[in-house]
Amino acid sequence: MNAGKSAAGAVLSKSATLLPQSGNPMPRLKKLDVGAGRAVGSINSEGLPNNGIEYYVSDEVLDAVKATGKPYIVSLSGLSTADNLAMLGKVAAAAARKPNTIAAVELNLACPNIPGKPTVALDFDQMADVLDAVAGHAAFRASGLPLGVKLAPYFDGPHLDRAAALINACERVSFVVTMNTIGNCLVVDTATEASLIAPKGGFGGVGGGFAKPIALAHVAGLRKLLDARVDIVGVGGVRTGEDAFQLILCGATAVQSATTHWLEGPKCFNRIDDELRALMASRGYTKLADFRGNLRAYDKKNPKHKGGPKAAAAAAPTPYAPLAAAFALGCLATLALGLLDGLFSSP
Ligand code: RRO
Repeated sequence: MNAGKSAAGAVLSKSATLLPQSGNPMPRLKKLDVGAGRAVGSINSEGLPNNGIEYYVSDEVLDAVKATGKPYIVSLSGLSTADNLAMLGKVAAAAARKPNTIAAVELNLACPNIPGKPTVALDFDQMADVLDAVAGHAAFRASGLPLGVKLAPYFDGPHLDRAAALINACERVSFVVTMNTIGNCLVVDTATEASLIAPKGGFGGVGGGFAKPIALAHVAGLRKLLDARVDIVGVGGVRTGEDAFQLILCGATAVQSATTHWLEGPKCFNRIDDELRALMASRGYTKLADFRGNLRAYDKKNPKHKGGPKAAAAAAPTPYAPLAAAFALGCLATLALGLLDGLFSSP
């Protein structure tokens, strides 16, 4: 719950399954360094270790998060559609039992690390079925809680088109989180001549700096493809305020950081927040809306390519909404930073 005391703007649970599970064998999470700390990343095959949905919507957790004053997002990653529906029922019941404690649900359709389970967000027929089933969940609909979907990385334009079309067709979805780790990666340790992590023959999801160019492309690409009603939470390589700035420039409403939180702890949110504010001030921006989604095409005549800061925005300054961050309860998980500007207003 330490993130609750940081500059994090929200608290995000570890993706929950219906029942508690301990995850894959250790070691299952390692730091990756390339070149003097310029690209810091991670590989993991945690296999969804978590305390089970009952814990994440228990009075104890709901009260504890409420005491932080931050919005609470419950992340779900059921091992089947039936499990996801059962968990949505439990979230809806908790929201009814304790109003104003759960701000939103993130449905994680992209965990790459469950042995024998394909990544739902990479199987578009399965993803369509899951979204249909979730949209038809009466109790969850009645809860009015915003629903987000965490997507996988896509490496072919038509795949991104297809994912966006499925999201646009599902009116219940009000935000997407892009993207999960790059699945099916292998890191080899020369000294031991073995894989760096144990599960799944060493295959796992890579995140951190290695993921950033891919995440930027996903945010920029999806911002063009998704209906305006769908917000985008950018995730992948957010280590500095500049990383957050770039994702927001590509169209993110909020950003998440997982590897950096794992390496630095919740104080990273204060540092990233400070760095982002300083960068914004240096460029004359007073609020995120001043630059969100304003990524320019490369143009050699653009004076910005010579490094000139933009003049202060002509608009009257408005208070800069504090960046939000989210924290995983129980286990290492995806963390969110920067849940902004009504992301969790009613769908
Ligand atoms: O627990 C994991 O192995 C895990 C999850 Br749920 C996820 O969404 N992404 C990831 O890289 N690992």
